[in-house]
Amino acid sequence: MSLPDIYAVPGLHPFYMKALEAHFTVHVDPVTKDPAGFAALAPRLMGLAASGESKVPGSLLAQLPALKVVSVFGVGYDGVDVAAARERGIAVTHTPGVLSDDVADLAMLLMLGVARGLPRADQHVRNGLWPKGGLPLGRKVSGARLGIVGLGRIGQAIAQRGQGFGMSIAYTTRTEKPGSGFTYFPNAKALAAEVDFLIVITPGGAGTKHLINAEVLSALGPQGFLINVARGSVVDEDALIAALSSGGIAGAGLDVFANEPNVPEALWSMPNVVLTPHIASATVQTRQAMADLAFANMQAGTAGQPVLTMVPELQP
Ligand code: NAP
Ligand code: 8YV
Repeated sequence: MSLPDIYAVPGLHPFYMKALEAHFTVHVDPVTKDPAGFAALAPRLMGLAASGESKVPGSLLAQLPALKVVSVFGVGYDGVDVAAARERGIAVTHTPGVLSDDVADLAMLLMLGVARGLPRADQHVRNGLWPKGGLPLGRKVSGARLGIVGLGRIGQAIAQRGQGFGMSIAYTTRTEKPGSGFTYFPNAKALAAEVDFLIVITPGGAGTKHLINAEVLSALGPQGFLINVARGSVVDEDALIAALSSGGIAGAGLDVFANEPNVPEALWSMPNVVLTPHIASATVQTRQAMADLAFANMQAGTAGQPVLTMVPELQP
C-alpha cells in the first residue's frame, strides 16, 4: 500500500523529516522543484509540514484541495495564513511548551553574555591578549531589574529564572496577568523606562511588528540592555542599530533578526552585542520533543483524528 502524500517546506529539521519519511511519501518543496508535475500531485497532498519561520500563504493552501493539516515544527506560526486555513477547514498545529525551558535558558545566556562581555572575554584569552592587559568591567545581572515583554509560557519560564538571580520582575502583555505576582506595565515603553534588562518574547506577525521601536529603546536608555528571542519583526532593527551605535542603549543579545539568515553587517563588529543564529530551541532533547509532537499532529490530522496541539485561534 502506498503511503499518504504530504508537502514539506525545504530545510525541515532532520528529526522531523525522519519521522515523516517513515510514515508518508514526503514531497519537499514540490511547487518549486516540479512546477509541471505539481498540478497532478496537489490533489493528493493531505498534510503540510512547516517550521516556525516558514511562510505558508493562503495562495498555497488554495492549491491544495485535500489538505487536512499544517503541522508546524515550532511554537511560533506567524508565517501561516491561519484565517485562510480556517476558511478551508484545515487544522494548524504547533509545538507549545516543549521548548519553553530551552528558549528561556538562551534568553538568560544572552543576557548574561552581553552584560558580562562573554564573547569578548573568550576572544581575549584565545587571542593571547590576557598577558597584555584586562578587559572593561561588566554589568552585574544578579539583583538587577528585569522587564519581560510577553508573559506567556516562555515569558514565565524566563521570570522564574530571573527570580533565581534575585532580579525584580516586571512585564507587559495585552492583558494583565493579576495572578503572576509580577509588576504590570501597560506598554513596552513604560516597562522599558523602569528596567535594566528588557527581554522580548511575544509572537511575531502584524500584531507585534516593531513593538520595540526608537521610543522604547530611548526609554530603556544608555544603561539598558535589550534581549530578543521572539521574532526579528518585533524589533525595529534600524532603530536598534542606531541606538547601539550612538550609545542610546548599552547592549543587545539577539537570537532572531528581521531578514534571517541575513544579519545586518553593522551588528557584526559591535562589541556590545551577542548574536546567535535562531538557536533558542536547538538542543537534541528539545528538537526531538518538537519533532515527536509535530509528527503526532501530522499523523492525527491526516488521519482525520483530533490533533494534539491546535493553534489557539482554531481551538473550539
Ligand atoms: P505564548 O504562551 O502564546 O505567549 C505569548 C505572550 O505574548 C503572551 O503573554 C501574550 O500576552 C504576549 N503578547 C502577544 N501580543 C502582544 C503584544 N502586542 N504586546 C505585548 N504582549 C503581547 O507563546 P510562547 O510559547 O511563550 O512563545 C512566544 C513566542 O516566542 C513564539 O510565538 C515565537 O515567536 C517565539 N519563539 C522563539 C524561539 C526562538 O528560537 N528564538 C523559540 C520559540 C518561540 P496576552 O496574553 O496578553 O495576549
Ligand atoms: C525553531 C522557533 O527554531 O518555535 C519557534 O517558534 O522559532 C524555534 O523553536 C523553529 O521553529 C524551527 O525551525
